[in-house]
Amino acid sequence: MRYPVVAFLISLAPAAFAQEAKSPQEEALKKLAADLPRLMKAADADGNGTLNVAEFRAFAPEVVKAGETILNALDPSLAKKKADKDVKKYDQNADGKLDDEEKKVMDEEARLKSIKGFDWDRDGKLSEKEKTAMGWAAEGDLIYRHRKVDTDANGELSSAEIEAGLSSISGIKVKKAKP
Ligand SMILES: [Ca+2]
Ligand SMILES: [Ca+2]
Ligand SMILES: [Ca+2]
Repeated sequence: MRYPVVAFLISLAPAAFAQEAKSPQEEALKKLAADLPRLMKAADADGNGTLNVAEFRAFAPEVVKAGETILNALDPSLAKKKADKDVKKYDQNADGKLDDEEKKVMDEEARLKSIKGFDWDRDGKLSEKEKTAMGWAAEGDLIYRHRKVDTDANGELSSAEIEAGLSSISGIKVKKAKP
C-alpha cells in the first residue's frame, strides 16, 4: 500500500467525510483518468493501443487542456485567482481591469519569457538558428517526459503507464490531504 497511514485514517472516517476531503485536483485526476481511453484513441495514430514519442507529442497538450477544463469546472475560483493575479500585476491605471494596452504588455512579457534562454543576441526575436535550438530543446524535453512515464522502457506508453503518470503529464498536482 502506498499511503498506509492515510488509508488507515480514511477507513476510520465515515464515507461521506472521505468524499468531502477530496481536493479538486484529486477529483480532476479521477475524471481525467476516466477520459483517457478517448484521449488515447485520438492520439494513437498507428492504432496499436500504445503511444510512441510522436503520438505522445499530440497527446500531452490535449491531456493538459482536458485537465484544465475539468479542474476549472470543478473549482472556478482557480481560474479567477489567476485572472485576478494578472490584473493586479498589469493594471497600470488601476481601474480594476486590463485594457488593450495593458494586455499587450502582458502578452509581450509572456512572449519574451517563452523565448528566454534561446534569444542569445537579446534582440527580442528568434533567428533561424535560435529557433532551431529551441526546437531541439523542446524535442529533448518531450523525449525526457515520454521516458519518465514509460516505466518499462519499451518506448511505448501503455494505458496503465499513462494512468500512473497522469499527474506529471497533466501538470495537475495533488496536495496531500492533512490528517
Ligand atoms: Ca501507437
Ligand atoms: Ca534573437
Ligand atoms: Ca512502456
